[in-house]
Amino acid sequence: MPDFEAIITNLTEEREDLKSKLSAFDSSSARMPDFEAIITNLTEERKDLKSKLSAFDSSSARIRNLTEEREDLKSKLSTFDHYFQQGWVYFSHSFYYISSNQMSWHKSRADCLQRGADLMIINSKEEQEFANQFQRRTWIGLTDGETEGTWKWVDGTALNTSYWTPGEPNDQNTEDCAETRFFYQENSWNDTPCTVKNFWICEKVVAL
Ligand SMILES: [Ca+2]
Ligand SMILES: [Ca+2]
Ligand SMILES: [Ca+2]
Repeated sequence: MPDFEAIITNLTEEREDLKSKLSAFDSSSARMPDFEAIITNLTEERKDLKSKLSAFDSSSARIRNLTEEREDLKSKLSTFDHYFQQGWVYFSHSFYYISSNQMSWHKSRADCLQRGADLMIINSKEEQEFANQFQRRTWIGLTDGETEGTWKWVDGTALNTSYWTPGEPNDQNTEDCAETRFFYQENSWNDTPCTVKNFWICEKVVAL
């Protein structure tokens, strides 16, 4: 026989439980949620998140910029290191290589090209003084080999400011290549046969 007493007691308890749950639900749903407050909270939260996000954006942009700058500096540093290791000197946005032996103008130029540079192009009074200070007869990247009397730099540009020694260029003996012959004076240039063996100066312009 089922224990009806117990069943009834259980059902009664369950009913009371359900009733109390229902009344709790009723009373809570009777309280209108404060939508204003919820919206205000959400708006504030969103504003906060947005400001955090924009702070993050700007700091990540800064980090990106700094990282790029660092990479750029690192590559410049390694360029400097590379040239210094190979005996180049730096002066006013260019690296220079001064040869320790002597060759013809064309062989000298080939050596510079092979080093990723070219014979020196003199663009300023300072650079002219820089070339003279080595106190050697050196080839510079200047020739009138293409058209006699029309002097051109190795990069194809025309000769504007020149530092010829008075009386030069004289093409005395088919002289189509320029050297710093009279280096103890500012106007040191002379034209001389390209087959003469001279020291030479290579120049590599660097963008810094
Ligand atoms: Ca130059
Ligand atoms: Ca000439
Ligand atoms: Ca001459």
